[in-house]
Amino acid sequence: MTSTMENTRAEQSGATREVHVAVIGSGFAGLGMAIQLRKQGIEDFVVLERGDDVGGTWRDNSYPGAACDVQSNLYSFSFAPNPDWPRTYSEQPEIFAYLRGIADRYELRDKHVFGAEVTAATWDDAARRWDVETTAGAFRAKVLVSGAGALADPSYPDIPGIETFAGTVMHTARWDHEHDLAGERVAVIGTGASAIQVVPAIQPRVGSIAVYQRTPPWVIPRGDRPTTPFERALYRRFPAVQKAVRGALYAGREFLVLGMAKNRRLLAPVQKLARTHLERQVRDPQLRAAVTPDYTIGCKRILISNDWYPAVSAPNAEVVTAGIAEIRPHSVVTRDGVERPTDTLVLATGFHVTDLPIAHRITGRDGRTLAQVWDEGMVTNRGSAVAGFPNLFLLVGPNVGVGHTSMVYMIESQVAYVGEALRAMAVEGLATLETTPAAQEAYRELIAQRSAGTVWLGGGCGSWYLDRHGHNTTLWPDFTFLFRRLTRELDRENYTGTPERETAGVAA
Ligand code: N01
Repeated sequence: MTSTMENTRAEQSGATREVHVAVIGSGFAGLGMAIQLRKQGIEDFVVLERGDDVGGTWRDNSYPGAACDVQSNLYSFSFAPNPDWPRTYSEQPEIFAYLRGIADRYELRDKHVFGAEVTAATWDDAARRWDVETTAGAFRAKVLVSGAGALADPSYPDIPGIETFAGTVMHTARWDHEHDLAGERVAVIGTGASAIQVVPAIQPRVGSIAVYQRTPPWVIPRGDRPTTPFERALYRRFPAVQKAVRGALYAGREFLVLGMAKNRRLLAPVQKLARTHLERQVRDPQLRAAVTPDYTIGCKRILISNDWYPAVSAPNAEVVTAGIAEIRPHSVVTRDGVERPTDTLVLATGFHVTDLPIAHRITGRDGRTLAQVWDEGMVTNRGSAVAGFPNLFLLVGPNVGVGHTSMVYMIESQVAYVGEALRAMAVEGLATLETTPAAQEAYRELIAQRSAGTVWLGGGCGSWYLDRHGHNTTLWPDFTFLFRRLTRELDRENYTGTPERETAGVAA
């Protein structure tokens, strides 16, 4: 209510609202940052959210079957456990409800301006402020924190003729719930984490489903089950038990790093598990061959599902490997010349991850955007700060992604780091804090060294983990507890600061 009023006020008056901190986005990252600010006694902040509710990717990805492939006891804030998760791996509605509950519990809704898409954020070096233009008015902030995330903007495939398609087109991240797929001939493009969830969910009710596969994924069984009333009561009565379960899940998942980043041979048992799963669920030799990957497991995200193979083996389903040549108004044509009549196109084609759209909208001290500065590859200090962009902090930015464990763990690490930076600014009376090019270069080197020899670079696949130069600019290439160690305190020596006094002098 208040945020709507704030929106209206800002729009009507055209006035610029001044705040200490502006946070972009209200997914796990933005909400986590807002809670951290509150914890530090910073109340003068605003969360700019382009949607009409909190939740980020968990608000937007509401396609049938959307769920998390990390257990909820781990995929949640450490300081806000939920004893009432209905399943061990939650589905999108529960995670969305959890995040909405977080916003309510920490009384964060009044701090939000909804419908505020950031169109431009420009550093004003004379005033030492960020000028933030949004679709709900203008803001001026001393500090800008982007929690826009990497899985925010859908990537639409550039397939000849796609714009001529006369039926319904839906990206998994922009699902049209009004559209009834019953009895339709559906084409699904992509076989990533989203596709393997949506296909089993819609296959039973569509007329036919053609899954257009470019690269088959490795899939392991999903150990999901409903939680029991006993478990829930236990967690409620003894929170330490849930904490211990969380710890065990965390530790178990970190073992995967040994195979992914240290010694690829250690992935052999995981690959065997996936192969056995495939062979058990797919009997048809032709389909088996089509869905068997030819790269090392872990090179692309390891997917978990018990119903993907049964869904694509169903009589009304087909896995098409020929490659799409063109799309016509009522059909999809593959390179082998086969034309498949199609009513609806489902694009499970992922997101802009290595070419983050928000990077085009943030302009630093020398007038260049983050995207321009990152033209040769995304570089940062600790995934959080960029030279030439004072008082800007990134959450879920470059080299913070993880494929094996919970992103929330990484987000909490980063949020604490940004909190330390803000504390340093307050204690030292700084107008600006900016990381140095040397620190950034050293960090780039560290990421390159740790990425060498990992399965993501050497596993024989292409993936969105790598940028167009073949560099890993998305994943943290080591144990996540090492990232936490690296971000526990502010590496003050890697930053330059301008005291407020000096700023006043400059302005005077
Ligand atoms: O997207 P993706 P996603 N023609 O980029 C194919 C998270 N997530 O939405 O592999 C034909 O992984 C592309 O083919 P290829 C998770 O981090 C998490 O599925 O590039 N095909 C691929 O098969 C995940 O990694 C959960 O050869 C085209 C697919 O589209 C991330 O989101 C659940 C194409 C895209 O796969 C993204 O997953 C869901 C083209 N032009 C998602 N362009 C959890 O459970 C692309 N493809 C937490």
